[in-house]
Amino acid sequence: MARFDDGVRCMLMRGGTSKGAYFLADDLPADLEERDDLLLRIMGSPDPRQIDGIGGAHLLTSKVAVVSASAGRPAATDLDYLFLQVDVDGATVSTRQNCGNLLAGVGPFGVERGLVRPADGHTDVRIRLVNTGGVATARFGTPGGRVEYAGGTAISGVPGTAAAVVLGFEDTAGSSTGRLLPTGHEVDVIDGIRVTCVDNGMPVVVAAAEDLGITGYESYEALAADAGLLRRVQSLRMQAGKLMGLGDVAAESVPKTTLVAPPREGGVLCTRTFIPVRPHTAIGVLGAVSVVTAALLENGVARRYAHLPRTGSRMAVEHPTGLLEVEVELDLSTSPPTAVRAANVRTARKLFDGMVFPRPRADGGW
Ligand code: NQM
Repeated sequence: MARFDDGVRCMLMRGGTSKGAYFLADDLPADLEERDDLLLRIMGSPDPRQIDGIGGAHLLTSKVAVVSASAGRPAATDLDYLFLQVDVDGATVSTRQNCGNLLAGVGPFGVERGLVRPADGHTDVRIRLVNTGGVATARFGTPGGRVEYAGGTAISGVPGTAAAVVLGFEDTAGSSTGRLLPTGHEVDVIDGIRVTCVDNGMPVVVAAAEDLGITGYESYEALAADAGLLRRVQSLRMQAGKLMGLGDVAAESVPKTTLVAPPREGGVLCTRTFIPVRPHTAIGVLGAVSVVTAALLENGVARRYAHLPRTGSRMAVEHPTGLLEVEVELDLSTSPPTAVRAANVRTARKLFDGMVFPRPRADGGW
């Protein structure tokens, strides 16, 4: 077993509204069990406070990006990005989902580590989403060949402004389940509640907030304190997971659940999202793409609450800390509908670069 008493090279970055540890694949053990054990010890899991690691005691700040140069010459993509969700309370590391937020830092990290040659002005990086097989393009400023982090773009949930990272997505449909409508229906009924199960980059169970006895405008804190609601969300997603072909999802990070209500701030929908049971302070990027997709389905649960734009594909999703704007294009003339494209603007920032020292293993080794 490899020793890590001299530390592991790591860059901490904020990607969108999440925060994570970015590694070159070559800096981590090739053996997956050894890699996951190391990452748990680096993040400080399992422990609700992650006090002995660099995790931030929430799933949104206990994330890892593993990046390498894409294989093949010329390769269809520049970088491979594997997203790992490191649990906080449990000792699991999951590869089952994408993260569109951490994705925002992948292109800049690739330039910082010399995997991508930056242009003078801006750089386009094509990134393979290893978890699900999709492709994303990231465009960000690189004046003079250096990544630009400062800028004038604000995103809800992050104080101040930073440089924009423009993300475009291809092949998002059926990311984890193989199908845009994983159950084959626009509506299913679970526990007597009508739900729309959709997977356009992220598997999500969409239900009306009022059907679960809430308004859909509650604060993060109020949702987190509502044990009865969280139990019902877990029951919904457990059964939906089976219908979506994901099997037993009790210990999995997907599917997410999003409860929707009519918008109040000019968006298409108001949302409260659970990842998978803990409330989200905002909403994930691909989560939002999937929820907007659900809203576009004529017979889906979200449609009657949605205020869709008359023209164009830009739509803002309301969430507990503001709005997240996505572009989603579907071809509704096919049956089932086909995902055409999706896009989003994020920001990212390098926080520190150096060596991280894992908690020693229980047997005293590193
Ligand atoms: O949906 C949280 C986040 C995410 C994932 C989650 C994400 C996405 O807010 O693309 O970004 O759903 O676990 O970072």
